[in-house]
Amino acid sequence: MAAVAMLAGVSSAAVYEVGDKTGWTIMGSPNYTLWASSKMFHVGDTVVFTYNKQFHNVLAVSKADYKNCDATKPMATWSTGNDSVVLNTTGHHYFLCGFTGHCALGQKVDIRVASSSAAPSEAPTPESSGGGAPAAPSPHPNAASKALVAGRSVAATVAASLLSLAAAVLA
Ligand SMILES: [Cu+2]
Repeated sequence: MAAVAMLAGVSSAAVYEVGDKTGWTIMGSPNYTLWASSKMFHVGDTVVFTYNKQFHNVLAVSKADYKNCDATKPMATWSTGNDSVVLNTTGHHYFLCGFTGHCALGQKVDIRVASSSAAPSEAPTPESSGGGAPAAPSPHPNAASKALVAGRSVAATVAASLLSLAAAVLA
């Protein structure tokens, strides 16, 4: 059951390319505020910044620095041209391009990660709907008992070889 829950968690994580096909640029004055508002970000999601690293980079900044386009004290910097950033916390994640003038031209994005309690898209797991017997039988009802039998025969074999070892030592 734990494995099922983990798989569900992984499958719910999404990857978003910032600006979609436009990428991270000032060409055409993309509206990253509009782009961000069209998504619903959750903890564990990844945003990918794709850009020409000769002309752009990605800085994670504070809210104040985001507002002021202040690139002088970033909390983190990416500059490979293809940077994946995992959104590990709820709340706002502020990014801007550190190249002169680019932020002022709109190359900045405020990505708000919803708190889990405000995430209606998270479907309840079967476990959370109450106890009781599983709704459906396991597709392999005999697998567990077969494994158990196999484990016992291995244990028996080990015990037998230990006994013969002991017998050999004592002889
Ligand atoms: Cu730039």
